Amino acid sequence: MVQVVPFLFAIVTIWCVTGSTCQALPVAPGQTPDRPEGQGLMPPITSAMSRVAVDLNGQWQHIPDPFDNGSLTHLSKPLADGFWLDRTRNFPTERIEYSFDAAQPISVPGDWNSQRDDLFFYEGTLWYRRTFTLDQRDGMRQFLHFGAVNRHADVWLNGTHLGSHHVGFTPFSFEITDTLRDGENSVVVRVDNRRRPEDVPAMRTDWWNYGGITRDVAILETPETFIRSWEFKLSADGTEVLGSMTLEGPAAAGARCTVNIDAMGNPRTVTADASGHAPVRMPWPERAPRWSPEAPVLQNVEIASSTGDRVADRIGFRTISTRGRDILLNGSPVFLRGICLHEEAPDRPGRAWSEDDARTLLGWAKDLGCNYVRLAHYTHNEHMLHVADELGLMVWAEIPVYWVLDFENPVTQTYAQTHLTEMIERDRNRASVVIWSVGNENEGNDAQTALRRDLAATARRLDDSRLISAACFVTMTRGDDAKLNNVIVEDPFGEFADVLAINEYIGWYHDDTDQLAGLPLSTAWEKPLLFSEFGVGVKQGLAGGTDEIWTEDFGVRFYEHQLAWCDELRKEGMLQGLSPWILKDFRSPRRPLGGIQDWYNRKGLISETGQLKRVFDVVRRQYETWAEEAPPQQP
Ligand code: GCB
Repeated sequence: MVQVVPFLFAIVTIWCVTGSTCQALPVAPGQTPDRPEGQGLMPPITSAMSRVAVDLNGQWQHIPDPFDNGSLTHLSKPLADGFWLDRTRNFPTERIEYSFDAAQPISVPGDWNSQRDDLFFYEGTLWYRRTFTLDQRDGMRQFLHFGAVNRHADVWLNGTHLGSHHVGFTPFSFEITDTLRDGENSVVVRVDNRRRPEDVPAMRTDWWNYGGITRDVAILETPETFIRSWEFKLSADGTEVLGSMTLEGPAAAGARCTVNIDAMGNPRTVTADASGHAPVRMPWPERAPRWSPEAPVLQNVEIASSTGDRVADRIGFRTISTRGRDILLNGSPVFLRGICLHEEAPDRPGRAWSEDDARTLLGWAKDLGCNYVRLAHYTHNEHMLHVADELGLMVWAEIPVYWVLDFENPVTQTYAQTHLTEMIERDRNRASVVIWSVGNENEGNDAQTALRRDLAATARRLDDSRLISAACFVTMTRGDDAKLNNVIVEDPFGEFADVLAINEYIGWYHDDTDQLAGLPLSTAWEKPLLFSEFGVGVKQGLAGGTDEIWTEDFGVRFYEHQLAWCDELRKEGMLQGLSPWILKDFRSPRRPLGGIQDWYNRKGLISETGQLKRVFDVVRRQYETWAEEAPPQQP
């Protein structure tokens, strides 16, 4: 049985035959707005990597294909026997002009740009192939799972097209129970990381467009009727655990699920309704420890179904809410001492993907004195969230509704909704996640505001237990002397946000930080405010005057002035947290300046090789001071 819904599969097939290439698929009629073709109609498998039967991480054969020879004839007609068939020569005159067996290996997970010098700037198509064997057990189902592929993926097993996925940073899987064969199986993945105007993100980003299978790949195994997803959280008033499980399979309706949570004493058994959905409510013992950065307590949660499935998770229970301008964690005001991060490896070039990477990156954030991180500008790998849960770091989780998109295009809207949905479905059991962000620096015109409004509504529908925000531009006014005299937070998205957030670059992209002292700031709404970004380009080790950009001295002066302003606003109750830009220097196609940038955005507090810049210590000292003070209370 193939999980791909038949009529969607038909659409793909027809499109692939009649279309010019197997590229960006239009949104199929009848498709749910938040589920792309190839995903079936079910949510992603929760904690997928706890069900691994065959680990497919490791070496895959790969063929770069800039001219799409694997999909198209020389006359640009669709091939009937493309590279997905993974053919080999059977007789001496058979002419097959590719061979995965003869191709070079490449590491998965891993982007291709950092693994081969000649693919550093490559944006195009690249084919992956991996073979494996699996002894199928009676009564078990198998799924081929990808943690993420950037950007557009088409997947075949033994020559059968399983489906496509068009969001570069979220997981997807296909059922392969009936496509597997005895002996050797061949998985082929066509990855295309070309930027398209309808994509999310679209044509321009200030980060590297790393292509490839960038996260874990595995064959998952489940019983015939299994617990596909689950969700547990504390009710808004903190008195109950609200849970739900969704079972999938022939015996889902009427199946029983027994839930056991450390802190709760007796297990609770509930019965699934006709659609396999089993909600549960359990009183939360008053004295049970809640999750917080100071005490990141996680509870063992175990679920056993009468259909023979058994899953376990470690979940923190806490509440997050707002009151006036305050952010309340477990009912008390909290000030967010944060830092932004891209998902780049701490000790080598390229994307981060492993638990070790997460421990190093988030360990640096802890060394800085953070209780909060902003995972910019897309959904990071799942290890980051698990490690954040464990270390006690609150998280701002984000989708790449970044700068300019084709906001009125239904395909763009679907991609944005899909990314948000898949992120929330994957991460809603992580106590660390306190904010879902639906945008970054989108100008406040009608189409942009409408998409962010719709995304905020989706986030609330899927998860009413977290706060919604977006990093926004800010309005600045000047006096007759041309100096800044007011900073106004008024992006229309503020109406739909729980928490206002602004990126400001006073002292780097314009003006001087000496104007910050005493600079008034006002907001159009009485809501909490975060500085989601400010930052300064510093080349680690570069000395010079405090007036010379790129030097460590300039960076120190910038941060001293910015943090002093934050402190003023904090004392006035106008600022509830910050996440300077950014923890570590990161690759960017917008940063060519030779000798200084060399294709790195230099706003990290740490260099790309892991060396601390002097600014790291300036932030660390301020965070130490704030950590010792109680957050100012609202009058
Ligand atoms: C921003 C963007 C971020 C950039 C940063 C910069 O406002 O949100 O993605 O990298 O500025 O360094 O210019």
